[in-house]
Amino acid sequence: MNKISPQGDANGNAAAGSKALPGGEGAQACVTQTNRTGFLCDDRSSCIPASRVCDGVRTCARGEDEEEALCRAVPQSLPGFLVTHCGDPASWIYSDQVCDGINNCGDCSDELSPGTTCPPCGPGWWRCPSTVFRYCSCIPRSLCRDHVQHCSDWSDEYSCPGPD
Ligand SMILES: [Ca+2]
Ligand SMILES: [Ca+2]
Repeated sequence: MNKISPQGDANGNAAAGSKALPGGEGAQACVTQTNRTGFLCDDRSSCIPASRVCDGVRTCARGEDEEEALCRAVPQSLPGFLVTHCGDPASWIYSDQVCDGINNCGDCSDELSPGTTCPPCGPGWWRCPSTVFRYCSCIPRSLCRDHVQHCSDWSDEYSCPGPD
């Protein structure tokens, strides 16, 4: 659990002081320490990553992230700020899974344009066209120089300096 910096939601409503977002059952938008979309627990100080809501584990101290009202018809029962739709509108991911390097949508629309514009690969990642379904245009550097091809141009084995 991370400390929060309270933020407004996508509609520009301030989180601080307001008890409920539209359709939100008291839920609040917040931003985690790693700058990802989060869910503000009832203690109003714990900001948990969006993908910890309705994952079957009580992440907030009092378990409000697993309440039945929130989780009974995911994603419709979730507040909109927790949900991002993929290139295929029938598919969705939690908002903290956008630009995290992992191919959550299955078609990389959460990691690549035109679906999403992500910043360059972060530290710990190597940029290349991935051959592995799990990644899109960045692979973890831990996969560099491991004698297994992970980039279609083989740059993980020949150009990448190695893990970190
Ligand atoms: Ca949880
Ligand atoms: Ca992702």
